[in-house]
Amino acid sequence: MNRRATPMVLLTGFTPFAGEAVNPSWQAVSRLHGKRIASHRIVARELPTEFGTSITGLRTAIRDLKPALVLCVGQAGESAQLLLERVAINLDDARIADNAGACPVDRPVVADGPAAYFSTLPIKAMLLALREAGIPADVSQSAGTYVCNHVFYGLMHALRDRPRVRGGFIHIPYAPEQIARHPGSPSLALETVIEGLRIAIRTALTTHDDRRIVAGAEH
Ligand code: PCA
Repeated sequence: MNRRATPMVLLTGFTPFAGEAVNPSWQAVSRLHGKRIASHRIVARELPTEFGTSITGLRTAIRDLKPALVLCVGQAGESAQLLLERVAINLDDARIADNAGACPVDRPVVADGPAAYFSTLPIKAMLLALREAGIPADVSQSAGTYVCNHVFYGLMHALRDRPRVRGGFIHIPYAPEQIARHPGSPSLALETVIEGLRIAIRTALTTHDDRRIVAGAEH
């Protein structure tokens, strides 16, 4: 019998970093592990908050799972909303050491790689769906220069020869339990983040051509 395997979505989160006890990205994506969204099975993987090994782990997961879509998720403390990242740049410039003690400054993610890659997810359609559901979200024009941008760039570089596999990155706010260390910072309840990721993934899987709505920025 020639039964087709259920297509898969690879969803990644990160280990805690910068002295945090948790990383809400892994808290959220691990809760979606094994769930079905738009006839796809979600497989969640935790990546180390480390330059280098994070991309190695991601590439291994892509090779083993052959996902139809890859969504990487990371924490962006100080953000009040889900940030749909538009562009990954070929630059590592760490402000703090990663979990392995590495602190690269002004180095390319991939030597001789292009300056940048765009997300291949329909971020405007995802934005619209999130806002319609009352979940705070925006498009972001930069994923920074730390491990999240590193992984986002590594993802898009890995997918450059697989045009049928879509990939992208979402940053999420702190979890409420982290705010004791960051008084006054915004946070988002885990359930809201999980629902937002579910909507984002469903929209990405069911939208072929992205919407054309205004979500630009002056800076
Ligand atoms: N956020 C960091 C790295 C890991 C994470 O969750 C970042 O934004 O680069």
